[in-house]
Amino acid sequence: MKHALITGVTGQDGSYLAELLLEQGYGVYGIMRRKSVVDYGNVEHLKDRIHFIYADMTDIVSLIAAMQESQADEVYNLAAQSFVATSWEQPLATAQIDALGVTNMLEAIRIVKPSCRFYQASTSEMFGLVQAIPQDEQTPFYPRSPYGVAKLYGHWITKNYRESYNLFACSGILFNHESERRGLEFVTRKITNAAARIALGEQEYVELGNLEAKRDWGHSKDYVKAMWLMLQQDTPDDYVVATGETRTVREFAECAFRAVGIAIEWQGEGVDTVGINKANGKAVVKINPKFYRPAEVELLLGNPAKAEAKLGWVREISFDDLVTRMANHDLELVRKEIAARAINV
Ligand code: NAP
Ligand code: G4F
Repeated sequence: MKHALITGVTGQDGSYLAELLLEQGYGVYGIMRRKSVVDYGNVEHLKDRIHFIYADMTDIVSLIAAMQESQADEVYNLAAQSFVATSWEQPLATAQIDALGVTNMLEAIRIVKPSCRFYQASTSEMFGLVQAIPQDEQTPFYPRSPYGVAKLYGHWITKNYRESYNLFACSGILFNHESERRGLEFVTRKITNAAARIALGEQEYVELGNLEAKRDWGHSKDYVKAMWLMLQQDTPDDYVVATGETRTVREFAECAFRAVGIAIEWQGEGVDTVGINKANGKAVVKINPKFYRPAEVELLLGNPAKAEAKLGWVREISFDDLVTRMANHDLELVRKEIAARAINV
């Protein structure tokens, strides 16, 4: 039985990857941070099937111990301070986890089990102020946030350990991927959750920032398959994983509201833009400049040709399906909240 160690197992991608690896028959080990209240996050449903190890990306001693205990054949480094906006508020913590944390993990592998294969969660955020459209493995990087800068370090140190020590180390440059398990602070889930609450009379409107930013959005379940495929190849390499389609935040909002039965029309411009519910004339989307970023990534559009050709990776979940799944999940969640409240009254 192969052993896999997942850092960030409690997160969105960690949970889908753990499901995939368990299906493949792996012994799955997951790194968890100690919290005051035990919280398995997105892997609550798998808690009896994963071997949890308490560790932290900023503590190399804990990562060496995790390698010794798991004797992992494959490490998937998904742990990160992953919210771009927070990286301006916590630039040093972001760098310690997302940049130096990668070196800690690579060193732990080199010391304990150098034959172990390594996946690094790189990101389209490294393209930032994009130098070419679409972006592929040859596109120069220009990060626009402390998060993007930290991830670029993680990307290069992975390549460097591959070249310096002959480690089987790969980076997946993944474009935005979402799901029913996405954190509520990210724009997609913020919108689907708010749309569900508005449709069920629990909220009046949602406040957003830059509606014109464009993203290449896929589903996490498809993207974790690409991570696994990268570590099954004969040679280590880096791959872009994306859909090849891009849409604005405005388009995502229209689609999400439509999915909960609300048709919106837009009025005004810039900070005065308002999304109106056509059925009753009420404002359901407003702009709050506090959600604007100090430096924005305006356009991301990936070219997944290499991953498709060399890994045989295919995306199965379309954009419309992604939005519908998220919206339906949030409608269900809000209905349950309402029902629970009714029982408690
Ligand atoms: P996520 O849901 O935010 O999960 C992040 C995980 O990292 C959580 O399990 C979190 O644990 C853990 N973590 C944070 N700081 C840690 C630390 N100091 N030590 C150990 N664990 C720590 O992120 P995701 O969307 O699944 O993304 C997975 C990875 O892919 C991240 O590295 C992200 O930067 C990268 N990425 C994501 C996307 C995307 O669109 N989703 C695109 C490209 C790259 P807690 O539960 O304790 O907070
Ligand atoms: O959903 P977001 O916060 O994701 P962002 O910044 O693209 O980062 C995500 O994708 C990266 C891959 O490219 C990952 F590496 C990273 O870990 C994360 O998963 O914001 C998307 C866009 C931005 O342009 C933002 O300015 O939506 C815009 N936006 C507009 N209003 C908003 C809001 N973003 C958030 N979070 N909240 C808003 O109200």
